[in-house]
Amino acid sequence: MPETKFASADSLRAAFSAAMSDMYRKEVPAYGTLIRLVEAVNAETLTADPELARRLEATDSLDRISAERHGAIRLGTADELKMMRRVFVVMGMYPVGYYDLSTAGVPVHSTAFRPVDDDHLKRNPFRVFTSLLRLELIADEELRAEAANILAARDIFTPGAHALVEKAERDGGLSPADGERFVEEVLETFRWHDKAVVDTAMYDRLHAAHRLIADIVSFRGPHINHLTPRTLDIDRVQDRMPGEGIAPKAVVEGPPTRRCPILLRQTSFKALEEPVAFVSSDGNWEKGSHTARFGEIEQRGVALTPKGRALYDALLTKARAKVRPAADGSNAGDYREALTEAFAEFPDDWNEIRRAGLGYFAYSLTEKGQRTEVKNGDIETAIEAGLIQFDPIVYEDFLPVSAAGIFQSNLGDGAAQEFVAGPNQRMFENDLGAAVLDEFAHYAAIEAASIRDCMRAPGSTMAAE
Ligand code: OOG
Ligand code: NI
Repeated sequence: MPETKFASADSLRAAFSAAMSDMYRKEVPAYGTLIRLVEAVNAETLTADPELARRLEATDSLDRISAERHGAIRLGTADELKMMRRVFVVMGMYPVGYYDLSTAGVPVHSTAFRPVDDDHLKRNPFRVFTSLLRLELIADEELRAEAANILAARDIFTPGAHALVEKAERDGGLSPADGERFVEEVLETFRWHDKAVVDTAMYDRLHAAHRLIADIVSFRGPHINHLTPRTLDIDRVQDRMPGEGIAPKAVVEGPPTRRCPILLRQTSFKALEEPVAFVSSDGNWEKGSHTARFGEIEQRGVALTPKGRALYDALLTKARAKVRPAADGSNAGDYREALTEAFAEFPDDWNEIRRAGLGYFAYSLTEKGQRTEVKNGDIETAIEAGLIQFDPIVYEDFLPVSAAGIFQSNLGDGAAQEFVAGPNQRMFENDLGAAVLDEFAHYAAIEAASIRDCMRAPGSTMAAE
């Protein structure tokens, strides 16, 4: 029999993301409500701004503008993380960035599995923010050992998922039919289980150590805890959530509203309390509840250089020192004001951001630039002469302070806790079985390649800066 052509990693990722979306809408009806709100606001925004609609039509796929951009899971062991990496590779998703959440009171460290190159991101941008529990941060040694035992007893992947990952690795891909099965099998890992693997007493002990530990250890698998569509107007969706009967978290994470968006802004509706059942010694299930799942939205801006990021971090710290956002939203207005005030220092003009070396940009020849021979000019002269144009490179990664804010607001108010351990990227990469890609180096390389392309253009004799 002739060998079937392999399904592309992009098509598997697209199928997986669509299957996750369907499953999550069924599992969490409030998420369906959020999606409908996002679609309505995106449609209104495009109607009100035909220029934006035209630009998006040229660069993005307008019909998928409100589709999910990311989801998140929390894993319990190094083995789970290693296997998850192999699963994601089949779908063209690679670990990018290292995020230490321990300093923000969350006992995990994380990466994001995502398509890396622009053409793959364009075909389907879905990524999964993946956290690994740091059991070593549990102070109670006995509880730590018990939690490790519970985790060691589970396999979060189906036998079919194991077999198909091995097949993909062996053959270098999966046939379309195997690809379909692969998506179905992998979906099982992300499914919600309303029956815990622990009894109420154990759940309570884990919960008392940290709510996140209870979420990770108590169940058969790492249920997807949120999905995140893209919105064109995050402030408007935030304002309209209550009217749709969903409770937004207190504040939008990230930079304030600006003319030139930077990095990433995110908000979510608060995690829901859901009925679950705990193991009981008499063989019956004991009724209880668990709070973990929510829905999120995101809006992205330009990727910042290390210099830009340092300025961003400093201004955010300044704003938060002035007003620390309360979980109940009581000082949300003050926080917004403090943020806007602090960020007045961050240039809000693309060319200023670029000239100050704060953001990454992709350079290309204008129409005139393609026709003209430029002799020994530098980039700045060529830009001034209208021969070269520049576009912001979109930030495709995450922000630790924002992520911690998302975690915290979905863990309840009392969850903040101090951990002494700092970042440990080496341990994370060891557990992952691979190095994570450095996101700054990646954006810098995209920028550098765009400059090289301008230089290589026929007729161009420009010198690099
Ligand atoms: C992940 C929270 C982080 C984001 O968008 O920053 C995140 C989690 O709650 O597991 O998804
Ligand atoms: Ni998220």
